[in-house]
Amino acid sequence: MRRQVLLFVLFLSCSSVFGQVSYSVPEEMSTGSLVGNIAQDLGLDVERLKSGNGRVYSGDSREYIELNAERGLLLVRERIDREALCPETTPLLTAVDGGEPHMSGTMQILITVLDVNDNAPVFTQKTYKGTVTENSPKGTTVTSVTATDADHGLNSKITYSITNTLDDVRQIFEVNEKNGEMRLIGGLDYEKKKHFQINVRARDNGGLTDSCKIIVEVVDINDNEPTIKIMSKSAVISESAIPDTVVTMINIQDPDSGENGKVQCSVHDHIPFILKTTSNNFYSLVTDSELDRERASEYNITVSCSDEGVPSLSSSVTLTLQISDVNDNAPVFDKSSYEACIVENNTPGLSIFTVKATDADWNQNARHSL
Ligand SMILES: [Ca+2]
Ligand SMILES: [Ca+2]
Ligand SMILES: [Ca+2]
Ligand SMILES: [Ca+2]
Repeated sequence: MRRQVLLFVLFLSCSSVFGQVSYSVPEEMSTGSLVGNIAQDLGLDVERLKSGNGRVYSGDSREYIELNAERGLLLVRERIDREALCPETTPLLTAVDGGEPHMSGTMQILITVLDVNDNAPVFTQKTYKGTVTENSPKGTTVTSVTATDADHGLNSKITYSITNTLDDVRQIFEVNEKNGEMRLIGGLDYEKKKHFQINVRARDNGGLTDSCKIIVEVVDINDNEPTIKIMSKSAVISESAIPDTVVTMINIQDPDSGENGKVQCSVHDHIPFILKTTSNNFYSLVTDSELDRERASEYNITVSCSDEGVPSLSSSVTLTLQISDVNDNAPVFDKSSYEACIVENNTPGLSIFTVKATDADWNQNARHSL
């Protein structure tokens, strides 16, 4: 009986190597799945394959495919993972029989392993960080996320989306569904919210997903001027008030952070009042020296407050303070002595002469009697 040596050279390949016969097999098929009817496709007699004791070898790689000589079929022998196969070197499978005389034939059989969606997208980082200045214009890029997918074609096509359900994220941030770029679509106010956590999902066309989070830090800018709140205020103060008498208490607020929210207040010089810091953010306006209504009966005191941001923002408030009188001045006659001549037998009540005195005090304090 004539014996044959059949040599099968099977390339498991993702590339388009030319073969005399080719098959396609999806990856991850169960063992024993049909790859192709090689006897039929090559016009080989099954009996001759069988009597020739045809077998399949792989070269130096794993035996993914086997020859069922009984039926002339190529079957899956081992799990084939397309992503593990590529870009490895192509496995070589050989089928021989040990016949005499030594006849041989070589077949190249190209087996294309078809992709199935067996890999989910994977983000390059589980957590991304982004910083963005408050009041940045819409369209500003915050950061970008990237996921990769080991599959092929649509099985590796990724769509990005935000999965937060609350409006505070969805109304401010938007992710480009194709390239993962995170951009602003709303306003950021450091004084309202300093951090955001955005949850992003990557989904391939087959519905497999991965998720990551982005921690966005909002950077403060100096966009608030100090506010001056008058806690208590005297509209009038006695000229006899001793130094260090509290006239007004004020509270300062600046919601910015750091230097942007650090505030210094002052009043102008050459008035008998100074500002004293009592505790954090509180100031008191106190008398600094003795008052004299007769010198100044009213003061307009401007309190100016500036933060230490660059550029600095400031605000001011003007307080009007009346000085009330005390009787601290004696009347003063316009002459030190008066002389008058009067005739005798005059009518009682007749004016003899007039004396004149002045008093620097006010109202009751300036009325005199002899
Ligand atoms: Ca995939
Ligand atoms: Ca795959
Ligand atoms: Ca400020
Ligand atoms: Ca601010």
